[in-house]
Amino acid sequence: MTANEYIKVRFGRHMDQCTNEEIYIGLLEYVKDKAKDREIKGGKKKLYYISAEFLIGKLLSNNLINLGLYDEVKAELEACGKSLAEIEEIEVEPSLGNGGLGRLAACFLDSIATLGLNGDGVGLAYHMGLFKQVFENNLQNEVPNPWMSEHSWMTKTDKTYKVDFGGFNVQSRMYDIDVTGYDSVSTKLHLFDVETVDESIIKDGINFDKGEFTKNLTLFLYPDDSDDNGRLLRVYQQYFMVSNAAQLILDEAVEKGSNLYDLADYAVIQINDTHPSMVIPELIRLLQIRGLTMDEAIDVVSKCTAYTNHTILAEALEKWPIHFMMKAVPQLMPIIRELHNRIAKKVSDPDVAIIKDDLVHMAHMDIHYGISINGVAALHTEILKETELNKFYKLYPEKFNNKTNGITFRRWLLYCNPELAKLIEELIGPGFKKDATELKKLEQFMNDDAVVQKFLDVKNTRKTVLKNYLAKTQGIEIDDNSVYDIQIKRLHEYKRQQMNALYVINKYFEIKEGKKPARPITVIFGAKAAPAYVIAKDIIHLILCLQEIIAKDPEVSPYLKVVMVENYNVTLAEKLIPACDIHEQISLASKEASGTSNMKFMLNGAVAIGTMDGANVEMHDFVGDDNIYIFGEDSDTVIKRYADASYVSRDYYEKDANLKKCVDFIVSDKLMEVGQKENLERLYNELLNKDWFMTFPDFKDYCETKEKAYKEFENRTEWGRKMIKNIANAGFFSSDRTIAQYNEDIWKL
Ligand code: 26V
Repeated sequence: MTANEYIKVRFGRHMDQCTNEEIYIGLLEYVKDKAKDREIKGGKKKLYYISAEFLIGKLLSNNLINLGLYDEVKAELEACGKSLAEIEEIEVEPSLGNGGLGRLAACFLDSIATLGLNGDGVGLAYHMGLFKQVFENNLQNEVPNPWMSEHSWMTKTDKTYKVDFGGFNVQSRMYDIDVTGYDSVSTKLHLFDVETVDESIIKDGINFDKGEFTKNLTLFLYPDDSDDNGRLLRVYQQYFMVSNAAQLILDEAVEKGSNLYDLADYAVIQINDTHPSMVIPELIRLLQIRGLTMDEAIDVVSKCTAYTNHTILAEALEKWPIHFMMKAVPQLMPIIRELHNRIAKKVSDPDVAIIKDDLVHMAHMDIHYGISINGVAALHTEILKETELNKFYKLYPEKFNNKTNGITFRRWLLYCNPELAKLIEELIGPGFKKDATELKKLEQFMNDDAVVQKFLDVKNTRKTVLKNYLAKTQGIEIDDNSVYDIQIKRLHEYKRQQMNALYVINKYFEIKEGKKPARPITVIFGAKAAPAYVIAKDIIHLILCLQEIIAKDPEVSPYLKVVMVENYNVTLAEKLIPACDIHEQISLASKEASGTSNMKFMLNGAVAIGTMDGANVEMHDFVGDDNIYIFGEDSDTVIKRYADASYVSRDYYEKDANLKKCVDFIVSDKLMEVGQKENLERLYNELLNKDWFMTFPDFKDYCETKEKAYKEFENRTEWGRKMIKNIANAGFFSSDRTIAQYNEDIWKL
């Protein structure tokens, strides 16, 4: 049945007689039906990818592509005067993640299904995704971001579980979202919810009553964790997630014939960061209830779980106070103490203990009692082994392994950049869609100037698409003849948006002094700051102020434009990435575990300016010095600087007159005219007295490297070759490769 026929049956009318809403609902149901037809038969062993975040983005087009229905449906719509783009606008993006970690989980699900692996995702059905960002007076405000509706990708199942907390219990329900593999089977994303959640407890903005756990359990993704109430809620959420997961895992295993002693033959669990770590004690607890001894239960569970670390930032490694655990999940504490004691008996070093200073170290539990620990890029894994987790590495060298992140090429090429996908297919055939390493064949065209021109033409097309999109959706005018220089990622000091902002100030002064760039520059930012992260919000404020000042300055605005897009999300990324010329990957070396937008940009023919950090290092290995702009101090230097506490930002400020001038501008009269004194002074003082993520030492090199990149951009043909080199070498960064490696080394499905 075609989509049109399906809609005729559903609504009694053909597409051309339906409203866009009706067509959307019809297509949604049509896709769900088709996905059902391809449900994986399943094998004995199954992967459970448990994650607090799945940043899946809109699903309609993605599913149509994966089901092989995209062209057909697009044509049917066009035949009745509609476009898929306008139907897509009706879909609300489910923003069920903060950033890289959540988007990675979504890419992984796509690859698991595409490779036909027996694996499901397990997470939470948050009613509100990550807050919606709105700008007012050059400041970020947060408002709730609901996404659920009567007609949604979630299908209500009849699976319900009882989940016990200290003093009360709730009944959960499982909702399923189909994960359609590309030209393959479909698997499932299971999201758990409770029916007692009450959206009416939301007060102004994203504030809500944090004490009423039955009402707020799945209300928000990662509620504000700046106060104890918020953090405690996070423990409740995590336990709710893993208790459901554990019950599901045991049910499914038993159904398939497991006697529970052989659970490892039926289930392998990937713990995505430490948020699902309580699955270990919870499984042990449930196995004991089902008749195993503590010894037996620990033995069984120790063969089933694997942990992925996504950051070395100490403040992001979860440690829960024992009194939180005693309040929320008292039934787990005796088990966690037992797990702790067993290790303490063998290893006396308190640094590897599970309980230390009345805190439960979640990662430590994962490492001692799991089969594998992996980092997410080569450098990241080395740093874990040599520094952050060195003591664990010495205990269990065989457990440590690297799995460099990847992205799904279905969403980040076929869907978001059909013009580029078409050109590639014309040149090397369709094989790259299933085997990303075939992109390497593009290198043979690097010296064919006519082909190079085609890549430049596609880029120009996409730059115009972005220009029109921003004009329509955000009322922002940009010049598509300018160079698009883009930094999109969560706002965090270690990612150093502040350094990019200082560069903008530097360029502003240069233009004022008469040194005009060869071509206008458009510097685009997209970033949300955590609601309680004060300095991050001050950096947003600075960028928005610069945007205003420069736009209003007739001397500067013809040559420089700053754009901070509002509410950066997956949908916007899909428009920004194909249009980008130069992408910013400028984290302080050693701090960005991997990065994944870097891979998306590379695949779409943008050239990076970046530090030797995360997966940038591997990108550099592939493309060489001429096709990526590397600058800044390396991770060894940075790690040493932290170790000997030798960094004094003021020294750099005093010694470098140009840097001083740029930093001083933050608190100049000019900025005060459009900005808030309190925010700007706080940021200025932070940089001058602390600059914890060391922007000053890298600033000069950063400016010089950017000048070099802008200069080389003017040699259009040479630049086109760089673009091709990047695309041709992006194959390694397919999440199909990453997932194949997880399966080969860890899951063994
Ligand atoms: C979490 C938190 C929470 C509390 C305070 C500060 C803070 C800072 C960072 C984080 C990040 C949590 C983990 C995460 O999202 N890591 C990202 O994972 C991506 C996928 O592996 C990876 O590409 C990014 O480099 C990494 O930052």
